[in-house]
Amino acid sequence: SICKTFNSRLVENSTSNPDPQNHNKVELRTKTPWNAPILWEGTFNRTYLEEFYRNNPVTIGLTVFALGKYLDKYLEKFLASADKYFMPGHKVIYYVMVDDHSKLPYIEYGTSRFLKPRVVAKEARWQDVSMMRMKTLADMLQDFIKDEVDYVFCMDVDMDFRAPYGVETLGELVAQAQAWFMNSPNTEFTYERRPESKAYIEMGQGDFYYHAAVFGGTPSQVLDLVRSCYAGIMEDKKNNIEAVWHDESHLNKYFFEHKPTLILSPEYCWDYKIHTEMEHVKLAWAMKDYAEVRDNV
Ligand code: 2GW
Ligand code: MN
Repeated sequence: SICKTFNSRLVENSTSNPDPQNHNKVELRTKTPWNAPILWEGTFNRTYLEEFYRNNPVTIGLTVFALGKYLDKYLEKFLASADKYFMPGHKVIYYVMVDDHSKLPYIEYGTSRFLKPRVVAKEARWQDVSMMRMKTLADMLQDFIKDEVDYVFCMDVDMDFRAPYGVETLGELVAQAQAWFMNSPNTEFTYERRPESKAYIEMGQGDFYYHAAVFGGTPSQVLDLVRSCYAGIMEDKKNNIEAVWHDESHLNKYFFEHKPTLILSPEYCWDYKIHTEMEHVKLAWAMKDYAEVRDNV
């Protein structure tokens, strides 16, 4: 049973019930209106997928930024847990952006795991730290990541892996459903609502509230995404407006206009503050003391 309380509204909204007699089974939305799968445990066959990718090997990139206090606080756990649970058994390249090379954690990586660290300057405002990731990612994808990997994931650092996060998540354009909004009507999504911003989405429109902590896909798709978000961010700066949730607002606009081919359910990015009964959690938000890490505002 996948967290009954949490999914109560999904049951109401569901369009197809494969087994209406079975009331013990919580029904989950497993397809978007444009027929993209919504990935939950039980909706894929890991054995079959592993066999497929054994015969068709892939390299997967994982980008992460850890600047300032986020480097001291989160990077080691993120990388150590990724080494254990992110795409186990497959070739992975970690693209790690730090502002202080001497603080890179010592981690003994597994076989077929490669670290490509890069020093980047830290923006003065935290909103810019977050937003300028789009610019750095666009440059790096264009310059070399696109030639080195078949798929790439871009993630926040303030999270850690808890269970295998595997090849079932690979797709052309992959988006993460933000855990807190999974059961909310789109009128409650915290999209940018001012028409002056490039991130604007009209009230009543929109499919999911997507979480900028995780997005991915093929390098060319992700390159389109980060370029477009960066262009929106810069256009907004020119017009003296900043979207309510920064890069995340622009990401939501992009996915509104370019529908993802695969949606990750909140099992793939869970906040235990919602509740602790959630099963099959593969990646979880770190406990965060905002006052402590955001003193540089
Ligand atoms: C961020 C906020 C306040 C103070 C510092 C920072 C900060 C962020 C930093 O000092 N160093 C740093 O490396 N970062 C990177 O930016 C790091 O990778 C972090 O995970 C990411 C996003 O910041 P974060 O995790 O504090 O933002 P959240 O968890 O509140 O997340 C969502 O909203 C953000 C925009 O406001 C982003 O869209 C993010 O992707 C979302 O998950
Ligand atoms: Mn975060």
